Amino acid sequence: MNEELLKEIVSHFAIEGELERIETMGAGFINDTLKVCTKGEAPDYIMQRKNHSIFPDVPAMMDNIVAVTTHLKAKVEAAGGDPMREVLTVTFTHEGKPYWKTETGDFWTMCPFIAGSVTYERADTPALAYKGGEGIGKFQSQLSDFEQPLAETIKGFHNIRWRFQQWDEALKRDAAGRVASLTTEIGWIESRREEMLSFWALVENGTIPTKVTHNDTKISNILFDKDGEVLCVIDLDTVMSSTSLNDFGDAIRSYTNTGAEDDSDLSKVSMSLEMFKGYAEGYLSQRRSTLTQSELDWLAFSARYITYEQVLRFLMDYIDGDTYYRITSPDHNLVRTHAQYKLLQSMEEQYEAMCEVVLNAAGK
Ligand code: GN1
Ligand code: MG
Repeated sequence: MNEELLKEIVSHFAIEGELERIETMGAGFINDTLKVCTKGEAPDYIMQRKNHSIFPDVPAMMDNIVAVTTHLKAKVEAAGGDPMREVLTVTFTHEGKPYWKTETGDFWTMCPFIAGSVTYERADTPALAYKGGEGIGKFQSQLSDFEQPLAETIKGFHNIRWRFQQWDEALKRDAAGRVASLTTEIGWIESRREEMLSFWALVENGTIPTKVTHNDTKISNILFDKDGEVLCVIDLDTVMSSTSLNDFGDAIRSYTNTGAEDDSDLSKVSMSLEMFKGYAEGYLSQRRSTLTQSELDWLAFSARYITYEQVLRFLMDYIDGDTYYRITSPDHNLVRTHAQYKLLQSMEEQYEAMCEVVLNAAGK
């Protein structure tokens, strides 16, 4: 991207210090992320171009993020913590907006970089998984009395009924002409359709409650400090109403994977029950007294649900001709599909043991 243009965008934000340089950064699949380095003691910043074909209403999304971070900061302050390190901070423009819209219609946002923070792609120790679970548990607790309605930033994000509607249309369209070669993979999705819909029906009929949740709790969206404590939950683009089970399930998808999300060596991919136990114990240390029985009953299943949904989303993007996720090779979405399916199978094989872990950690 043009350096001068980027500098011009930075100039619209009320940052501290003087701009030194702009670096590319981050491995997100959706937005473009840059690091804005400042001279001297002033904080550095993270600048993002939000993907407005995926997030159709960026101003509404930023309103969500401002409302949620304001709420979280009050909680952290009340508990004697440091709101600048424990909660993401939105940097406003000189006109007081939480984004800058360019003439070409791009939306840019900024937040201070939290010095000394570390990110991971998977948990290497149960202790780190425990801390991650504890962090998301606290995040959910801090938001449990958040009442303001939030905009739905992506329609039906974790709603499998809606995903099936998109899926059926994608199969019919066959935009990239790939459907005929994917009989096996499509079978993986279809054979579990009813099972997944019957779980979602419990959310739809209120058996499983709906709350303000993060919805993208993969481990790389959590900042840890150098001692492995959770500092701050980032990537708040999808904070909106859903079931809190999705935050658990999506975290398990990354914390417990012994391989990479897009591992081409499937022998490396499996779910580590040890990491599952660590995460579940950390999460339930914060949430066991507030979760309903129905939430506890379906907690372990949520990992299968979200991993299944991820298989569907990667495969659907491959079928669509790779229009959603950033790819680095022509078959990247298919490789991701296979790797996530392997993880799903590993969860299915260990499901009884996962339920047992939840039961013990919940103290029931
Ligand atoms: C995307 O934004 P990022 O890279 O943290 C995606 C998630 C997927 C994830 C898979 C808005 O997350 O839902 O689980 O990739 N985010 C969106 O790694 O679709
Ligand atoms: Mg994201």
